[in-house]
Amino acid sequence: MTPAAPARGRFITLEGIEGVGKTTQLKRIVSALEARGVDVLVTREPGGTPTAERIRGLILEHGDEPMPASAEVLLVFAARALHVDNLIRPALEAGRWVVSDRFVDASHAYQGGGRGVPRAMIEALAGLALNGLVPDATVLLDAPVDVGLARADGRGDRDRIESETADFFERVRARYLELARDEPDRFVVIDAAQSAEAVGVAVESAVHDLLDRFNKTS
Ligand code: Z5A
Repeated sequence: MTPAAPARGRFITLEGIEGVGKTTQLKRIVSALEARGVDVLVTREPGGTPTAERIRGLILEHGDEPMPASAEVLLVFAARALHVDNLIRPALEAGRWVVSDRFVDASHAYQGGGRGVPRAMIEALAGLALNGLVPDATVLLDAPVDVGLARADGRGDRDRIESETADFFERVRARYLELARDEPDRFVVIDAAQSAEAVGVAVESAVHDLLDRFNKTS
């Protein structure tokens, strides 16, 4: 008898404007999952595969010529197509859970909200690159722009997107909150202006709720 295929893994994404603490809280999500016996693959966007990481470099470097929004959104989705086909989908099919620091909502927020790329164009690119893949849950760390930028300021050199204005990040944040309002079943919004420890407690509690929900539905 052929052994049954493993149950598909779950796909969790982490989003928010710069400096809200995604990198800090990612570790908390992973340890909460591993403590419950889940096999986790951690990845990030733009990037996650060797070629997608090279595209990440092109997206974030200051470069020596202007980067039109059209080129930026195409690069982001080229990296995502590689990431989905070569890393995320195979891992999910093998039964692993995948946790990604940013995914397609970042394109709606940064290229859509921030740069003004029309939503229909982002959705068309998503249709091509994702081929139906939607995160099972998205944790949105939300904090006022001045809080995120002040935290990120401590880090020195700012890449091309980090060098954007506060107004740009206000538009990004507003679009993230709009996405969360549109899909309340997928998004968990956490107040990231609290201390790192308080955010971590809220993140862990969200992970436990997700595990309970998925165990009921898998
Ligand atoms: N991008 C895009 O435009 N379109 C897309 O589709 C995708 C991405 C996928 C790279 O993302 C850029 O790509 C990003 C969007 C764009 N550009 N921007 N902005 P990234 O995720 O790699 O880089 P990032 O957004 O710049 O992440 P970040 O700045 O590293 O932020 P973070 O991970 O959210 O923060 P952190 O490193 O965890 O924390 C920052 C500092 O604050 C650090 O010193 C912490 O110790 C401290 N911290 C964290 N939490 C707290 C709390 N709660 N209180 C006090 N201090 C804290």
